[in-house]
Amino acid sequence: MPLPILYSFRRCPYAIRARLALKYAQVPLELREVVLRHKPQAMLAISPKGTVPVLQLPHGQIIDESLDIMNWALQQADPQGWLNQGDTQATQDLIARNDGPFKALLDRYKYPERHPAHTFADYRDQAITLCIHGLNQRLTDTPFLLGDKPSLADMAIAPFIRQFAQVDAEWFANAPFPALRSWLNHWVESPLFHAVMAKYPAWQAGDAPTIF
Ligand SMILES: N[C@@H](CCC(=O)N[C@@H](CS)C(=O)NCC(=O)O)C(=O)O
Repeated sequence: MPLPILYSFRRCPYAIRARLALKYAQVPLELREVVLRHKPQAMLAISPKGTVPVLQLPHGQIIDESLDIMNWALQQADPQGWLNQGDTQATQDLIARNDGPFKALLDRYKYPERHPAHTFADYRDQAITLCIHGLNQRLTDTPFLLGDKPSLADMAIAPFIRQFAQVDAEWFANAPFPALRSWLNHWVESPLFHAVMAKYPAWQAGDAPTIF
């Protein structure tokens, strides 16, 4: 029985969230680690837009948006009810703010030299006002973003907050967002996160399959 194939890049937050959902749902698959500067032809042939993650299902369906991959995985299995926490609108709003304006500021905060209109600290302040402060407030009220249990929103957003924290780890360690920090630590130290961050060599056509 052929397995689904996931084209992935270890550090990409979109790929991380796709792998989190797929591992959580216990979907066995073949993982193909991609080097973004040398994307495999096999991947570009099925998804010419050239972003990871890309999931190729055995009967040929291609899912090449990370959120769609997460939702597909959760349709296969959702053992702890990630889809049952909070309402759909709140989930969509949180993820839309993360993927849109927050991600744009995160890129500027990470690479301020490419965006000289403002300073590193300005971009960070904007990200705090837009998103970080609100997430910390939610997590002060409840242990996860939408209540007492992890949800799709937690898993979709956490890889981006991890990147935000890593830009200036010393600053983040002392920043006035203790609830956000413990939520992130809880997640980064979890067996699920460790499982999806395993390292694999770059895939080349003809390689023996790497089972994820
Ligand atoms: N909307 C896409 C975005 C995926 C994305 O932008 N991935 C980045 C890596 S983190 C990528 O593949 N960029 C293409 C490149 O760098 O060539 C998704 O959610 O899957």
